[in-house]
Amino acid sequence: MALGKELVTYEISGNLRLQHEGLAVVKAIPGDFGIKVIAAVGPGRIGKSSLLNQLSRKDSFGVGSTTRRVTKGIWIDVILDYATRIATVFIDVEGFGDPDRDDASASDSRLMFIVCQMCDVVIYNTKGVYDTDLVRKLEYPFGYKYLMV
Ligand SMILES: Nc1nc2c(ncn2[C@@H]2O[C@H](COP(=O)(O)OP(=O)(O)OP(=O)(O)O)[C@@H](O)[C@H]2O)c(=O)[nH]1
Ligand SMILES: [Mg+2]
Repeated sequence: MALGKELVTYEISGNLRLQHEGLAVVKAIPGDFGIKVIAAVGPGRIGKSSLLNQLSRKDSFGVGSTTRRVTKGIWIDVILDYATRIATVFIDVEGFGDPDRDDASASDSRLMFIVCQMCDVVIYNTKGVYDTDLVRKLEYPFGYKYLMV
């Protein structure tokens, strides 16, 4: 079972709802810890949650083996390193281009805006030839704050 918690529900209407369980994960970080926030974004079913699980070294986020999209909205998990007193916050994000959304492009932009406000590092996870138009759009909010995988 995934150990991460839902931080933001992204309703099909476009409403965003903060979730207490996700906020509780943030509130549980000791006050004297430094915080680094890392997210994975990209198309659906590409391996974003798997990648974050590898980085956190635990089952932070749900992974599916079918074509059905798994991650909806924004999920969060935290690893506390007591030696360095650094909290690494992992943010898992709904994949771009969800066919259930009428306004997928605007929805993706909204999610990207939120993620780029929250994160120190954003991993754009994709495979094959990357979408140049999308990467150009990402440059606007991020500058060159994101990584390519
Ligand atoms: N071959 C291979 N399969 C992978 C890799 N990473 C993930 N997968 C598989 O790809 C499928 C989708 O992985 P997820 O991590 O759920 O992908 P996601 O991008 O989070 O998917 P959504 O949340 O639905 O958008 C799963 O069956 C994974 O086991 C990889 O590096 N190589
Ligand atoms: Mg996922």
